[in-house]
Amino acid sequence: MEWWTYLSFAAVIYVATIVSLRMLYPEKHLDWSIIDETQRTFPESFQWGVATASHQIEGGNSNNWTEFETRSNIEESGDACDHWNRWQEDFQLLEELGVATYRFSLEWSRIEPEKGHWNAEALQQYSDMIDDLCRRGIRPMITLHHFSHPQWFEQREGFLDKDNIGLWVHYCEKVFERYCDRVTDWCTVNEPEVFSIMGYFMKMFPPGKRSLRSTLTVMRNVVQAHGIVYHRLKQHNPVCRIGLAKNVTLFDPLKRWNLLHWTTSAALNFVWNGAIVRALKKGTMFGKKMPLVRGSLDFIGLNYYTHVLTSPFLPQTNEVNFPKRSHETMTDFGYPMYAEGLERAVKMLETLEVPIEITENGTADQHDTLRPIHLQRHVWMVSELLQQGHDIRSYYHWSLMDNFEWAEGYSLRFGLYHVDYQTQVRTLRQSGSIYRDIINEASQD
Ligand code: GCO
Repeated sequence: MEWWTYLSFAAVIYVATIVSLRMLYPEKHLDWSIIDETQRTFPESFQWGVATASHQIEGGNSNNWTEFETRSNIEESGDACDHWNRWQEDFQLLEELGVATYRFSLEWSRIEPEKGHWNAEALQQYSDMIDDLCRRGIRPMITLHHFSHPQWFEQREGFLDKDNIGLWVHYCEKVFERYCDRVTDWCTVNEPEVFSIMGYFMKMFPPGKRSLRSTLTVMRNVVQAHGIVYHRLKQHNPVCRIGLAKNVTLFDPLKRWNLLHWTTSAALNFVWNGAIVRALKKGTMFGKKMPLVRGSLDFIGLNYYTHVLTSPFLPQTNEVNFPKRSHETMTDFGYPMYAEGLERAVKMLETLEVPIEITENGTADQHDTLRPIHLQRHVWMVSELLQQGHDIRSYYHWSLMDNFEWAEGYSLRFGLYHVDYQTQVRTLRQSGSIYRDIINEASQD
């Protein structure tokens, strides 16, 4: 055969592959100008909530993050929202919004500041907080690990060393025994993929390393730790509902006719999403068997924010503007608003065959110009998905109030309430009152 025959064959195969990929994996975009986002319905049992995390709001912490903040070039968390002292006032805000449920995390470094030393006061304060939520008729959902842990744990290499898993499991059992009489819903870990990739590959979270090997090891160990904790806690109290919060970021090829872009998005999708979903389904991860992980869920938490358009030339940091489609709107974080993607995220997680709790969704938007529509579109998507029969039980907005956005510090504002960090005054944003109305209207349906 002539060289041009080979070339024609190759061209035909290339085109056929791209056409099939485009058909198999469409990137759905809706014409929002013809959609009325206020047309939505929710079952009576649907739970509305907001989410926070200890290190982002409490202030005055001393943990792996505070150590990282002083050694790297990021803003220090400092007093944050001073929530540790103002929690009652903040719980009043929850009531004002009318939420039925509140997701927050316990700060391990407060509860066990030194290995084996338990801080009775901190344990008591969290207990009082739980009582207060229950008194207000708000269901608490506790996250056991939301990116922060004690410095003594980090010094032993944290989750990089699988022999340390037991230390975290021990802590989890301790707090679970204390609070499980009042708290039914538990998230073991928040976003194992973000925790490992940001900390061990992107250098943006503690410990600020770059090693693919460590990244995969940490991801596997955290997922393994989740599996162990799931079974231990279920033994103590089988009635509790235990899951983890998975960040689903969708990776779409930037140029949909470029096979290299498809290959990159497939690879990233596997490392970020596929590997964890597979581990929870099959009990194996990166070639290692983890039988305890298989099926270790009563629900799956979905944290959904965006899609990332990929090409082989990926930014090495997330402090840049990611590419976006021309009609898309950029959020302050530098990634686009893409409410349509919630559908694919839900479909991906429902293969786990447990109910879905949307444990986080929201946007960084300093002036509250985008958040109102961002919120309405995502809530409308949830309503659509419920009508299609997807088993979604709740929606938690990220976040109750502006707070410490990790490597981005205080520059990004995610709150339904604006926080003035000088005076600690919280002010309801327009989007906050929209959320309050959504909740109110849904409960009257
Ligand atoms: C995460 C965390 C939250 C963030 C939120 C906004 O996804 O990184 O769960 O702690 O603050 O997602 O970026």
